[in-house]
Amino acid sequence: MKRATWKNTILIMTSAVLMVLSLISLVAAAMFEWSVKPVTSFTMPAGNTIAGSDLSGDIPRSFVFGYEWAKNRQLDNSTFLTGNGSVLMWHNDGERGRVYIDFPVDGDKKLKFGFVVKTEDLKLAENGSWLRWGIYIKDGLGAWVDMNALKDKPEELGGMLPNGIVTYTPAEVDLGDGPKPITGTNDWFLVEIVVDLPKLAAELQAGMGIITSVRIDQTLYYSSGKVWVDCIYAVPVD
Ligand SMILES: [Ca+2]
Repeated sequence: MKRATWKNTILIMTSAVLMVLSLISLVAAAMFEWSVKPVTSFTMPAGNTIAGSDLSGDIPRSFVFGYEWAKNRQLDNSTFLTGNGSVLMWHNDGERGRVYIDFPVDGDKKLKFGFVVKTEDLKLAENGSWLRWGIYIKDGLGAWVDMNALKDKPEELGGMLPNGIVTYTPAEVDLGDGPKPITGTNDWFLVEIVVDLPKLAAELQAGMGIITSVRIDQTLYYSSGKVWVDCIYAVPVD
């Protein structure tokens, strides 16, 4: 082989290795990763830290409901993927709903959490909001952490959107037929989010250098329809 060809080969191989390395560091650096996929069954993961969240008993007191869902919600013992129930929430035209759960976390580890969702006759207002899931974090001083600084690092957010003290999932979700806002009737789908808590604490200069609790929130503004949620879990991962 000619000298020049060898040089080219080495150059190509070096750039290939560099590309792979930079891809690996991108993946490893992600502060948020999230995914959505349809499911027909689910098993609660071992080590789940949210008590009662398979809705096999009553709705746990840790579930806080707001707007119309404060009165329009019930344990549904006929529709569920685990235990013997789920929580059903509904509202009418132009109304809003919200539910959230606060829970303590091990800030030294990544946190994987998720839940399953099902909708019926969901109608969104034109140019309005979407069915979205938000994450809030509290630092070692018990303060909500402002996440706006993350707007400079979209490559580490997996498409999620920081907005003050909350980071939301985006409007468009791919349930298998292309990305679009969730509307109408959809059978169960699993939403899973992985948050790198130590990295986030360092990046956002969290008080005492640590994140101590997380709020997961589901919000639906000006719209109508029914939403079920089941199998809410949070598990520390290495
Ligand atoms: Ca259940």
